[in-house]
Amino acid sequence: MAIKVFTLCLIHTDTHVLLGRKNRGFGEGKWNGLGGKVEQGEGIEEAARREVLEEAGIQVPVVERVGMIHFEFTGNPEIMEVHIFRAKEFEGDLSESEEMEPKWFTFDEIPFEYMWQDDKYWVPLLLKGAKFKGKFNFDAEHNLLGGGVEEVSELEG
Ligand code: 6OG
Repeated sequence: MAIKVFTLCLIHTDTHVLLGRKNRGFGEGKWNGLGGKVEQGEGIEEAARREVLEEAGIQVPVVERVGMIHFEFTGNPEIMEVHIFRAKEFEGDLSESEEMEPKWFTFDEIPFEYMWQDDKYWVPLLLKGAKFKGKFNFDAEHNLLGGGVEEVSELEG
């Protein structure tokens, strides 16, 4: 099966996490971290930084890769491999882009009901500082069918 590689970055402080509401495209209307496709010839970390800058207008000097999740959708032969990053610092002024409306949420206000259904399984792991790996299956209408994540001590690769 072909694999398509994506990044997803969650910027957070000790109390708040930055999410963006996707205005168009895949996952439209959902709150999510910032990210997108890794371009040809681009490093994964480099792609994570570029997407944060493009979507929210801020620089993240330090990103840490903390998770890797494979997503499969019924009827789609491509596996989406999403590399998940955390960043605790950023530089610049937050700005809304055509694609994303960014907003800070306190940890207990994270709008899981308006996010991808897998997020409630791994966002808490990220916020507590853990690393994780997982796999989820969705149907063609983007409903979660199954899967899960597990904590790992190190992410290989
Ligand atoms: P663009 O199409 O904007 O990249 N993504 C997912 N994120 C979560 N939390 N759950 C999923 O469950 C996801 N599937 C994809 C990866 C899409 C962005 O959406 C993320 C990218 O950051 C299915 O280029």
